Amino acid sequence: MNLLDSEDAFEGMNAAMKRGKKGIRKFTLQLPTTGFGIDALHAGADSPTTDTGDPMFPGRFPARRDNWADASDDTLALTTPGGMAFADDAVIAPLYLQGATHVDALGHGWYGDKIYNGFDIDTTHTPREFDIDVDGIEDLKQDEPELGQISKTYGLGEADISYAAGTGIAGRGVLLDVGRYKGSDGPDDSWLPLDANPLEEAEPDAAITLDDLKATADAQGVRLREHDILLIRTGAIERTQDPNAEWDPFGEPGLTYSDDLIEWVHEMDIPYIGADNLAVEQIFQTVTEDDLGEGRKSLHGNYALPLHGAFLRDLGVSLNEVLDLSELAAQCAEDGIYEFLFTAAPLNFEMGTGGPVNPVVLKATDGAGEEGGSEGRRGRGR
Ligand code: UVW
Repeated sequence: MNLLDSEDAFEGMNAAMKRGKKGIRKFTLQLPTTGFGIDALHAGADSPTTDTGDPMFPGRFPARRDNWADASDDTLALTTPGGMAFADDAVIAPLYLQGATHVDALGHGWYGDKIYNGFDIDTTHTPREFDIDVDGIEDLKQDEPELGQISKTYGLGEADISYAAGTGIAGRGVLLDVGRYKGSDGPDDSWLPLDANPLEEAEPDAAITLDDLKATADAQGVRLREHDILLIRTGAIERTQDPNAEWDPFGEPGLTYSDDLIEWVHEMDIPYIGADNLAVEQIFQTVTEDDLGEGRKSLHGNYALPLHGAFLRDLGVSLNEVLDLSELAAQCAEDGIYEFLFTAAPLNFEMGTGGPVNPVVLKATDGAGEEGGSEGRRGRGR
């Protein structure tokens, strides 16, 4: 992200301006946090699911918020002289920083005994002591966490999300709508298929390769440049919002590992990759000898989330997961303009492994929706 300088911000603004004579539309890319979970998240539930809700990796749960002040009788104390009154609320179930539309901190994933920038893995367990205790869950890592008094927590002592939060992100974004390019499911055949059993019977169309990224860019008529922010659409998150669609947190389509992909991202100095799925990449992958360069063939085998190791730990490429790309993609498909100004800043949780984020895109249009903004996806009951 250090590579994103004023020239890159200009590239993004230029992408929005130069073709935007007929109009600019704003798009926000965060999926709302509704508090509704998906059955497959909970132990014992069948998967794939046909329920809808906040899509999350199993083990994480949807954050719920509740009012502690509003217009009900018992909170009238908040009304003030002159008549102003306030509604106020708090998150009352854990807000998993990785459990919403979020940016991963570079220290979030690693292999071996070092995290990003050569910091020791022990830095991921850095304690922080507080002078004042608060009520909360004493140790989230316990099987059955208990309520208690919190005086100490642990977090990333290095490579936490505060770097990305403090810096902010702005540059030329490019949507690569791989779903529309090679999808076979969902509206307009624009969703990639699920892969229920990726290690046994891989579904090739669920795997996104470097060739797929390049072919999608070619088909869209957009040239990829150094320092581009890449947004990859698979259709996976749209499944979680459609009660008639199947979704499987372990079987989502996504990027798949190859040395060629890593070298290309490195050569292009790609700083940031986002996608409309849980993990940008497929969760389980078989890396074959063909995926590996000379001298590395013996590394073939089955892996979970290998691109997290390559991108976060080795290259320092930030990942933005659980994006809602549906409206942006529909507009791009309509006007054929796939480049734009992308801006985002994750919430600044010191020591956090990630930060919820609501990226904003400013995109030129060829007229359609020129004055409008993103309708945004609203939570249930709206
Ligand atoms: C997954 O949810 C698997 O990815 P991340 O931990 O990066 O959010």
